[in-house]
Amino acid sequence: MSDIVTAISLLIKSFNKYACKEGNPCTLNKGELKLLLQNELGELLQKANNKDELDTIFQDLDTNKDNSVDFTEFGRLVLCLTVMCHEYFINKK
Ligand SMILES: [Ca+2]
Repeated sequence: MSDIVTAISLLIKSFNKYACKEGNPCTLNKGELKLLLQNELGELLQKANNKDELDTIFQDLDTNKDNSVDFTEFGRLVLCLTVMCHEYFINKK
């Protein structure tokens, strides 16, 4: 597999690992999102430890307001973080 296909596969696998923990196996509830943010994105998003910040992140991601974060909504976070990291590395050159 190419690097990008590998990255896509790992993103899906990581999302599913947390989405399957409780309730609907295709979406993240707030507890699942918190675990994913802490375990997988802790280096980038320390805010996930703060309840108010977690509430804000969850509400911002849950754009259709069904009280869960599906893969499309999660994908927006990944894209934003990827763009931020890309800008960071460009500015470091
Ligand atoms: Ca949603």
